[in-house]
Amino acid sequence: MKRILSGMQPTSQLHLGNYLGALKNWVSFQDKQDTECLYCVVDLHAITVAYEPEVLKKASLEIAAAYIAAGIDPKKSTIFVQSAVPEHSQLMWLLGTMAQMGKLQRMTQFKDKAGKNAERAGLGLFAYPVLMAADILIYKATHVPVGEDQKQHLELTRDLASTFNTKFDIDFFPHPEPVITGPAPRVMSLRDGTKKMSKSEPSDMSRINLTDDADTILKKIKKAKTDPEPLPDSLESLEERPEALNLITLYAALANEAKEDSLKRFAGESFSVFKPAFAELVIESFAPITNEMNKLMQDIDQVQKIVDSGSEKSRDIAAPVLRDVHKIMGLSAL
Ligand code: AQP
Repeated sequence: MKRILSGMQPTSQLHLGNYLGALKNWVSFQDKQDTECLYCVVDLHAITVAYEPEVLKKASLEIAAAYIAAGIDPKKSTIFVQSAVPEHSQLMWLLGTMAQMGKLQRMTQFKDKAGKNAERAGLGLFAYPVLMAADILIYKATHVPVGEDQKQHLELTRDLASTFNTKFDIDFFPHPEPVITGPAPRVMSLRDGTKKMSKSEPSDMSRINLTDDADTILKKIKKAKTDPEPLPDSLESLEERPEALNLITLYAALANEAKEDSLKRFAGESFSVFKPAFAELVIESFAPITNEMNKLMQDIDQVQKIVDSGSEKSRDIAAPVLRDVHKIMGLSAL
């Protein structure tokens, strides 16, 4: 039996990168007979950066609503909020005693997020990958579907699983496999084709949010950075044109076709022809999700019930694992 675990932070609205890099793929796992899916809203990660407590709770339910609206079925998958399962942070401390500072210092996400202020960054931001390892290992998850940006963190999780197993001479934690699939595992910013699309990027023009209306989507795409050349007829010719390559990759991913086919369709055309067609495709793809999300947000109690029940189910898996870890490590019985 495979067990899938993945999550998103309620730091802001989900964007096209979160959708194509992760969420869209999550939906495809829940119909597999041999796979159990756990999808979490990782609010404990969201507090490692500046946030408003009164906004966070609603944002967590909004992310849960986005999961459901995008096709995660609470009857098939477990949807829950991380902070409702205290075993995540309890295991994090235990794994933290085995995590090496040198390895954490090499995590690129910490470097990106802390920027020039690394000395002032909080311990939580630094230890983020240890909490992520706990999120996964507390369920003994075997597979973790993520975008390419999370690959390094997954490697650390596997490393911590090995360290634990070796230190206590036991085959206890599995080595979770990253599942980096889909036609757009790394979606780039609309303003800079060399940077990933991100919720925490200050400019909202750099991303397309799941909740953007049609006018906003069209405006953002029209203003997206491109170059003056027309679109070529081969992918090789896009190698030095990161913005153009990103837009074609996104078009193909949403149209469910190969990049080569999308390129053929627009070969020789300028971006003034491509961009409105791309905007129309994004609007069409997002509309059912946004409508469903709006409906769910009108019935927030229902979403709360779904995550409460998911959190209970998750605790039923997590609590015995933590009890076993305590026994193995010689700690008091829970
Ligand atoms: N640009 C991206 N392309 C492909 N996948 C992406 N993901 C995020 N950005 C891209 C995937 O989305 C999932 C959830 O991510 P997260 O909410 O935990 O945070 P993140 O990876 O740090 O994403 P953001 O948008 O950049 O959030 P902030 O700015 O709040 O940190 C993950 O599976 C991730 O791979």
